[in-house]
Amino acid sequence: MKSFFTPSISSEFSVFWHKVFFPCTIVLVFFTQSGLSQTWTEDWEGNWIVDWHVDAGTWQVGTPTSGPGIAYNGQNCAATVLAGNYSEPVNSRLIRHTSFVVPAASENPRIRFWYWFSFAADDWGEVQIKTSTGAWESISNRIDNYGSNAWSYGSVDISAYADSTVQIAFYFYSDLHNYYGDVSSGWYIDEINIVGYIPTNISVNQSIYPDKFLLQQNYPNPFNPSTNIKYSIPEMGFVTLKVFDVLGNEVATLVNEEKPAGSYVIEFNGSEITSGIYFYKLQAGNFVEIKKMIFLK
Ligand SMILES: [Ca+2]
Ligand SMILES: [Ca+2]
Repeated sequence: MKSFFTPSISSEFSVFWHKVFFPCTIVLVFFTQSGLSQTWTEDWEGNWIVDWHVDAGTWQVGTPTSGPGIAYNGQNCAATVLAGNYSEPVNSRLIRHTSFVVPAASENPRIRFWYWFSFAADDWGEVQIKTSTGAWESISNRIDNYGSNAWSYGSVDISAYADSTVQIAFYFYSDLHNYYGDVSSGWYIDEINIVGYIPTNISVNQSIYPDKFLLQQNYPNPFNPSTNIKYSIPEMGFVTLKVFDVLGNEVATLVNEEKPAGSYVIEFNGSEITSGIYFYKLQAGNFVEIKKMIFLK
């Protein structure tokens, strides 16, 4: 199976996406057991055409028949070509046109991906990023120096764009054929993940009682429409967890009952309130703590 990205397909899908989904950008966020949060992932095995296009040149998705000869994982990867030589010259950008919100800087957000490459002289690739109003900017080192000879792991820090809505792209440049040799089999990409590591103790084991009262920062934050609030109590007691607006008006009571010692996660849904800053307050015994959160519609 071999599929081609072309600019004409891309604009169709781009228009489709904007008409149907904007301004309600959907960002899928879930947690893995280790506390890793993942905003999205692409392994090229599914319906990738919904999310990707090319602004020039040609990228393909399928099973490599040259280069590495096999995708990093599964059947498919994306590549400047899947068989034979890439063309020179070319400036080609493989773009994920579906934008996403970069996780908070405290989560150490990264683009992680696997890549294999074999380039001719003076040809290179890099990862790029773009905000809705900005231009494409390089955020990785240039991948050059001819070849990897194996699938390699890439991890690019995107914390400078924390909480911003961005797109990413894989940019490939080749100059004209030159003295040192012909073109080669190109750049292959697989298993892209946008991830963050939450540096708090997210993985809660209910069988181990916490040793202190704790109210954690909600996640995600800012949020729309719902967010999770985690808290711990080291002993049984009456617990209240309430949400207030900036004027001190109570807008929700999330917990108001006796609770055994343990760690808890409460979901707060803001679909009934307006955008703005809110506070949530945990009261348990003599322990009181208040934290701020931001609801952005
Ligand atoms: Ca794959
Ligand atoms: Ca070249």
